[in-house]
Amino acid sequence: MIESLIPAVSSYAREIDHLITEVAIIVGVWLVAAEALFFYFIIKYRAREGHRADYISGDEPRMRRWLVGPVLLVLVCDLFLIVGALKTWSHIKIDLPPADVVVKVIAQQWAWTFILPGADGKLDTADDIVTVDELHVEVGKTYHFQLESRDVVHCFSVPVFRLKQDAIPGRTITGWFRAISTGTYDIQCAEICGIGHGVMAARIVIDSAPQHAAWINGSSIRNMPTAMLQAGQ
Ligand SMILES: [Cu+2]
Repeated sequence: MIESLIPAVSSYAREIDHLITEVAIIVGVWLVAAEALFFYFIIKYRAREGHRADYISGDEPRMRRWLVGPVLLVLVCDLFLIVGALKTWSHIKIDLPPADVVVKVIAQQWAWTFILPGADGKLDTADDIVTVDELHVEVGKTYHFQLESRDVVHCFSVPVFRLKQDAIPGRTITGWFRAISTGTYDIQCAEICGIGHGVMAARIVIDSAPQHAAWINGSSIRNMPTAMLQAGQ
C-alpha cells in the first residue's frame, strides 16, 4: 500500500511499511467502531419531546462488562503492536549486519557532507572521496553510516529507505542500510534546524557495481586535492 506512494528501496523498507500498515489497520478499526457507536448514540438518545434524561452510573455488572471487554481487547491489540514494533526495532536499530562499506555523514546548517572510502575501501586515508549533498552508494552492499552534526540537531532522512536518524552534536551515531535497487532518490533533513532547513536536501545515487567502481575511480582523481587537504598534505 505505502509502496504505491513511495518506492521501497532498502532491505528493511517493506518490514517498516508492514508495521505502519498493521498500526493503521488496528487503530483504524477501533477509530471507526468508536466513532460509529458515538454518533449512533448521539442520534438515538437525542433530546425528544416527552423523554426524560436518565442518569446511568455504569456500575452494574452488566454495564461494567461493556467497559472492561473493549479495554481488554484494546490491550491485546497493543501487545500485538508492541511485539511487532520491538521485533522491527531490534532487527533494524540494534542488530547491525556486518558492514561492506563505512561512510561518514556530516550534517551542518544547511548542507550534507559525505565522506566515502576511495579505491582502497578504507576511510580516513588519502583517497577518501568527499561529496556535498550527493551520496553515491552501490546496490546490494551493506553500508554503515557514522552520522555527526557540526552545529545543531539535524535528521538524516532517506524516505525510500524508510530511514530516519537524528544527528546530535557531539555524538557519532552509527546506522546501516542496504539498497536493493538502483536509482536516484531524495535525502532530506527531517528536523527543523534553522532558517535554511527547508533547503537542506541532498540526493542519494544508487549505482550498479560497475557504475559505482567507475564513479569511485573518477572521483578519486577529482577529489585528490580535498583528500590530500584532509590528510594534512
Ligand atoms: Cu538540518
